[in-house]
Amino acid sequence: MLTLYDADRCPYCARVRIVLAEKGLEYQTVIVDLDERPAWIYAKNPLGKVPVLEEDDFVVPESAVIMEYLEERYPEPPLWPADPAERALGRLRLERFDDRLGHAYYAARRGDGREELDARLAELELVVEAQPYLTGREYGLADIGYLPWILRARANLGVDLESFPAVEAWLARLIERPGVAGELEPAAAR
Ligand SMILES: N[C@@H](CCC(=O)N[C@@H](CS)C(=O)NCC(=O)O)C(=O)O
Repeated sequence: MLTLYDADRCPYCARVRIVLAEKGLEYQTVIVDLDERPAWIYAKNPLGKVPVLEEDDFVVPESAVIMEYLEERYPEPPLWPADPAERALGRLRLERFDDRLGHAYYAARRGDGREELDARLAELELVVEAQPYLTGREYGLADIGYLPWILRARANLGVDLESFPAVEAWLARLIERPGVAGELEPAAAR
């Protein structure tokens, strides 16, 4: 049985929720109160953070690692491209998430200005102008890795994607997917 230690508002948890949904996996959720974290969460993740995935006796934290675990353990439908080079570029994009979006998003959320976030969105715009998905020719883990922050930037930071039409079109394509549509509400709640 799969268990996700989860928090609705957490974009890292959203990554894992989307992968679980895309793969049609049943799982149970244990909601962790991030404002008053229970002591037991440290036994599952010494950093005290969510998400954490448990499968029987196996416990693993870190959203990117969990996504890769689920992809290997439950390969259908595949969320990395079959071509090794394309797959490597998708992994690179996910690996560089903090520099390519994460740091700028959290800076804007702290009130440190929107310039960096707009610059990162302009870079993403060029990527999805050149290829339909951040993962490559097909949708996959790199898209899922960035999406929760784009949703939250739009819902909570006043980011208007009209200035980034290719990103807006990419987002529209993703939102059509049932596993992604379920993330609109938690993203707006933050
Ligand atoms: N690198 C971690 C980051 C997870 C993370 O920062 N989770 C936040 C919630 S969105 C958390 O648990 N924060 C509690 C804390 O930082 O103490 C991952 O990718 O899973």
